[in-house]
Amino acid sequence: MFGKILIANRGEIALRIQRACREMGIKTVAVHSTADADAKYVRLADESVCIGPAQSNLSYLNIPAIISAAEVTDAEAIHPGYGFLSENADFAERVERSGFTFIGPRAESIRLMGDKVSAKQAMRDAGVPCVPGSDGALPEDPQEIIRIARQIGYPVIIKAAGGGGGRGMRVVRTEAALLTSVNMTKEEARVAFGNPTVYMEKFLENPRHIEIQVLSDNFQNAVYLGERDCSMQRRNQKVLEEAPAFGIPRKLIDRLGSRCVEACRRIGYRGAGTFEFLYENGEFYFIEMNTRVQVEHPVTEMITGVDIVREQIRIAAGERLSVRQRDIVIQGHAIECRINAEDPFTFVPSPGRVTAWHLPGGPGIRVDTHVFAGYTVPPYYDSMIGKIIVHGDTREQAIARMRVALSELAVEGIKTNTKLHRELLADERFFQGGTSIHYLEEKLRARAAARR
Ligand code: MV4
Repeated sequence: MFGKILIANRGEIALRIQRACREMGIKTVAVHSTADADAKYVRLADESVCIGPAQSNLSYLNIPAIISAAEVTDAEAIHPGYGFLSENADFAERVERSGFTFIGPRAESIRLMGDKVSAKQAMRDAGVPCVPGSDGALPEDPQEIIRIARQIGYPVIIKAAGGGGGRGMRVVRTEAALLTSVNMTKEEARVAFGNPTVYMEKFLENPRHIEIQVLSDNFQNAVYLGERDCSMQRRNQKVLEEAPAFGIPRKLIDRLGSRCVEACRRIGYRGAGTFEFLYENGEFYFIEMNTRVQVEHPVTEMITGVDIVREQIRIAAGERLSVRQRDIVIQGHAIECRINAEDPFTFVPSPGRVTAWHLPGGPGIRVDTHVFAGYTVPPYYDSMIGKIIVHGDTREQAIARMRVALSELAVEGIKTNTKLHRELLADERFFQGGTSIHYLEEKLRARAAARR
């Protein structure tokens, strides 16, 4: 096992990774920008290195500074967390070439999944169900493009190979709009991703966003840890996640999970991964794979009892998975609410000094946060400042516990989205379960209209 790990991230996930390391007897190195110098997890780390100014480009995205920090502190491995450099194949490669272990998949797997055309190709070849579409990149010939769209049937969606997470996409509803839309998406993709390649899919009007968590070691062992429902989102930012997904037969999930596990073996995947699917009319359609630990990993940890970050570290150290598929039993229901420093109506970020910070507790409550009373939320980074995760025997119990937890949460000095979460937890359609990816935005539109 590693003796020392450098954590190349900040905020709650830096603390989450640090906790796993400490529990495993691994020393930690925190790297931080000048804006995060006073964070509590930085002081809790065995060592800390300032890697640059507040601006991410010069600190958390500064590859030479991070590798130098690993060198001077004699760390053996680097955990990238989520965001920042976590899905940067060049970073993974440079970490490994410098003699450190990257806690994540091989650079080759990150690259394969980073290109959404090659990712889909690989998954289709491995027997994972995909959205019907152009098999690969769209050709140049306009007549060919028109033919492909006719074959798929309108509406279609044009997506950039270099995109993902909702960036670089355009819905096309008529043949009249097709070629202009393709050309506009190509041009935007060329500018944004340096790659004009686009592909086409059938546009699904009202799907849910369901994802499968996998773990895969270096010995052809792979497991799936059930699914998460991440449909409750606004502008491609998840707001609330839950596991398991309401109303989807376990048999369907098990079949899909087995396909994902088989795909991991096929591509020689290593580490934690998430297969993202759209779910509509009882069918799953693969859209993307994430090659990092995700913000919402705790809901899976709560229903399976598996510590995903610990497994990431064990896998990277060359150990075997500590669980087999038959050991994994889905227990109860978990919900996560992301707490953001933002206005609950306008969603404008609200950085500043937290003057009061009272957290919920009690049975089945987990809070992942680096914030404390007196902490100042810097304005330079993502507005998420913590997550409340609850577990209950049933979805109803989890909802009841989340309602209580949210009623106990008290934050002063900055605005948070707590009020929005309280409204959601009181929402009849949410209570029923199974809402689509459009539900929250529709609800917010109705809410804004009612306030006017
Ligand atoms: C889609 C889709 C409908 N049909 N693909 C957005 C994020 C990116 N991961 C893929 N996305 C979508 N792809 C087809 N063929 C609708 C979305 C989508 C979405 C997906 C998941 C979660 C939230 C979303 C919000 C808007 C659109």
